Amino acid sequence: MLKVTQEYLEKISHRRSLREFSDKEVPREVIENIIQAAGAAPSGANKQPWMFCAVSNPEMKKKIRVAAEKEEYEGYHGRMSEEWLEDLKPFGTDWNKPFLEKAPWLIVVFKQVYEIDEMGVRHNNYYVNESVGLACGFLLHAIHEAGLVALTHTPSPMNFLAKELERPANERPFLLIPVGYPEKDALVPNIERKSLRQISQWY
Ligand code: IYR
Repeated sequence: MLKVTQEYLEKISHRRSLREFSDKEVPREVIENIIQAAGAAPSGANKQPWMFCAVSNPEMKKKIRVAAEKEEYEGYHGRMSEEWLEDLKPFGTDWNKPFLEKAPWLIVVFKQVYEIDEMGVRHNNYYVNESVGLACGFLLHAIHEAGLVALTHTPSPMNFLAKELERPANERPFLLIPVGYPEKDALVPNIERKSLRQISQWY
């Protein structure tokens, strides 16, 4: 057990969010398996209140990029606070999001705030944010295991994703996750993780 958890810690510690993607293709079957792994997450009353939209179509990726950059431009030029912009400086981000076209896949995650059955009857879902957050954790882990990289991108506001992907009224965008291989010589920010002492209290 000790060995297995040490090895797991070592492996998952190397997971990094990445913004510089290669355009190298990733087979659809790999993305299918990754999405099914995400679907194995626990959820409130086992409602599985998630939808994963896998986008590889270049025209759709372009539409998403254009709409995201429009919102992000507004974000970086007035909507985001000075403190927020300062906090983001180490990451060197700006409104340009070329990865939304370059990455071979965009997985757009939606949360289902309620459910409509085949009869058109509305049913409640529970702990939707927690459930979908957990599923995204499983998704990121499966991506890392595949030797691929991802970014948990949150263009803000992101209602345009529901519109572009023609999602039903019970779904709200949750995360936009480009998936692929890293660009050659891709760089990541020099940031550190908190220590065990900083993230745990023992009783
Ligand atoms: N949505 C913007 C800003 C941004 C916000 C946070 I919090 C980040 O961790 C990174 C970026 C963007 O994607 O650039």
